[in-house]
Amino acid sequence: MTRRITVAAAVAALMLACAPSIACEMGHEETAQSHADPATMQPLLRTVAVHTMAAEIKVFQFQPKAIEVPVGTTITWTNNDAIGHSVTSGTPEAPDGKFDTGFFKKGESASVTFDQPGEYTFFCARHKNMRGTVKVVPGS
Ligand SMILES: [Cu+2]
Repeated sequence: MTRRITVAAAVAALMLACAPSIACEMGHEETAQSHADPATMQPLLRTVAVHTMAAEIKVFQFQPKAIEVPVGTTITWTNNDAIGHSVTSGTPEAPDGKFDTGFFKKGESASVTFDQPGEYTFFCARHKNMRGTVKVVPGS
């Protein structure tokens, strides 16, 4: 089961599911889209960058703890613990409400798309010592 959450209003039209079995692997795909050129009615090809990253939760740790990705990346966390965890934005002391996957169980995954550059902190709403950061940088 996969839950998707998009940070910011603009939703990427194209999102690819990543392989949850591979931890911490960066994905990058160029997807061809065809459009008709209104002047000539000839088909145009345009490439759109789609970034994905697989991360995991294991032994009450986000792995990796510190993530840096280009803007537009969808990060998918897979829970490999027997207990449910969440990926919730902010800190336990100051949740900021930017995203919250809710709790997901062993073998399940949850995704968050980062459409705005910035530094995001996150934690597990059930285990206050589980924390991590995502740095979203301008990219292609
Ligand atoms: Cu947890």
